Amino acid sequence: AFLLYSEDRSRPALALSLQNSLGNREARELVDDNAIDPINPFKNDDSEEKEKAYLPPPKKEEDNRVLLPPQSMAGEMGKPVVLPTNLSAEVKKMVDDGWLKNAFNQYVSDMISVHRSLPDPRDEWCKKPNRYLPDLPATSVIICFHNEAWSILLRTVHSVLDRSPSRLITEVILVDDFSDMSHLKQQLEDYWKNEPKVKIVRAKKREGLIRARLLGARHASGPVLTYLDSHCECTNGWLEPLLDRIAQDSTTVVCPVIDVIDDTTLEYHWRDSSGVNVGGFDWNLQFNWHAVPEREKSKHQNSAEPVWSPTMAGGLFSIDKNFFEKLGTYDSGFDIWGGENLELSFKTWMCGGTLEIVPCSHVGHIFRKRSPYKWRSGVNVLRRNSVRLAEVWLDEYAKYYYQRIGNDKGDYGDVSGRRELRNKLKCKSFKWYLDNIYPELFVPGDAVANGEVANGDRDYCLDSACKPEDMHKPVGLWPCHSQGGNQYWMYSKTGEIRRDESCLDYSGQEVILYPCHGSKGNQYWDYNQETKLVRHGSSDKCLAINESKTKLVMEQCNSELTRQRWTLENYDH
Ligand code: UD2
Ligand code: MN
Repeated sequence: AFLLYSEDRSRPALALSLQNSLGNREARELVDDNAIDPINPFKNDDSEEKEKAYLPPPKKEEDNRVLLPPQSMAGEMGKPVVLPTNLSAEVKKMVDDGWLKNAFNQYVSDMISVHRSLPDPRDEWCKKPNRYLPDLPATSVIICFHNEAWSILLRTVHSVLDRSPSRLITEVILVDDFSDMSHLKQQLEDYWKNEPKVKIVRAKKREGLIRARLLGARHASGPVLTYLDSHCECTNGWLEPLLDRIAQDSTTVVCPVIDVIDDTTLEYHWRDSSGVNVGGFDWNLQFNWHAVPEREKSKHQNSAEPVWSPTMAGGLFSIDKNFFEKLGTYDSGFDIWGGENLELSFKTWMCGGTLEIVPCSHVGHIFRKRSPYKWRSGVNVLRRNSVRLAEVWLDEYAKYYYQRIGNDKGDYGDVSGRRELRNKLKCKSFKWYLDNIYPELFVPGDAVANGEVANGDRDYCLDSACKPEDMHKPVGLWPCHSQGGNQYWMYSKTGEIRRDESCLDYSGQEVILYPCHGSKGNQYWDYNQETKLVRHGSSDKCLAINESKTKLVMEQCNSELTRQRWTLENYDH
């Protein structure tokens, strides 16, 4: 990372950002026009809105700064933009406001051209002449947004228009999911009024991203639909390799490699094809990433070839429009956010399609640490979506998800129409999917016990969220609550106490969580149902809790001690 601006230069950068937001052509005109004050390009513009949103503090006497020339613009080639630490109070406030509204560094995004250049992350294999079919189908690109930042939304759209052959883009449909930010109203229409490919569709009420995507699809006239989030950047040659797979087989659903655009510096991070991941999920029905499994790698000569993926992340993919319709699009009963990616993934595989990650296609995305927008109050939206998903697609495996949510399904509405769809399409079983498409997934049914791991008289239970940040840290204890969640564990046939990919591990210090390695050793626990002792393999000590019931300890085994006795729920040996 390098420092682009010293403090006193950040003001012209702001002015520049305004011009960037206007697009390169207009920006150059502004730069060339001496009549326009580079510090205050809106001096002659009476819009108060813009004044408030963008204007830096008034110019001081001694101020003789100049605009940076276009070739040194911030963030070009995907480079990071690092703000100085000694920002003035005014600028700091703007930076903070940007974070608050968007959950990423909007101020920095505003400094960067909406046409910025990016590195070309493609393997040579991708660029070989005649790599792709000559007559590719065109696509409608659908971008849904709810209260997206101005510069980031424009950069998403420009990256599509700038880096795709025009004949392959039928249109770019912007679906406004009932935003209330003022820049997304008339200002957005004005901005695109001379670009016939860009269409703006507005939802009449807040629909959530799933129904917003369906609204976009109804307005689409291209034979292929391509969905993107509203904070993405497409790289060179991103589109052809996706469309090529669909042209070869219209039941193939394809995803680009999703590169990370840093939420703080907007740096574009990418890895070559050897670092490609595929999608999976856990029994909490959360999506996760995995290295390409060996069984898949061995099918390919070059790591840039498309790979099968059990699931998709959800936001970025292309699909043949007719195939999407045949699959019954999305369950429109899904609200706001979540679960739709697994629904489409399961359905694609179980109902005759193929889901692939295409390493020749790279699109960047800003991953945010929190959701900046409002969800619905009073409803657990994600759980409701996931229960609908489980009810329709998971067959006898649905129970493993329900165990994780304390068997509290809540009101999930009517799913009979979706079940009918599955029958009509004669889709394969979820067991078939797990056996053939995702054999790596640990199935709780293969465990000898599942549920809580309770100490003594069932007052304290093992308790951890098993998030990545919990790895290598001590396993927690908490009063037993019978609601699954952080107290749901599995005791595997091979002696692991685990949840998803996290295992209880002891190497002489504390009992910690560690990624499961499958080779016993420090992750081997031997449970004796009679004595109720949990004996650790390599140390021959027993799992216990300390006197004050605050943490796990390992002790010389002694079944007389209540604190060493454990009950594993649903133990069945
Ligand atoms: C990921 C996906 C996202 C979606 C989600 C699960 C990627 C990179 N992103 O979460 O596309 O599949 O998982 O549902 O794979 N939006 C609306 N209306 C709403 C809420 C969101 O239009 O009510 C828009 C939002 O502006 C954004 C898109 O939907 O463009 C996805 O939302 P997100 O970026 O908050 O989701 P993300 O990336 O965390
Ligand atoms: Mn997103």
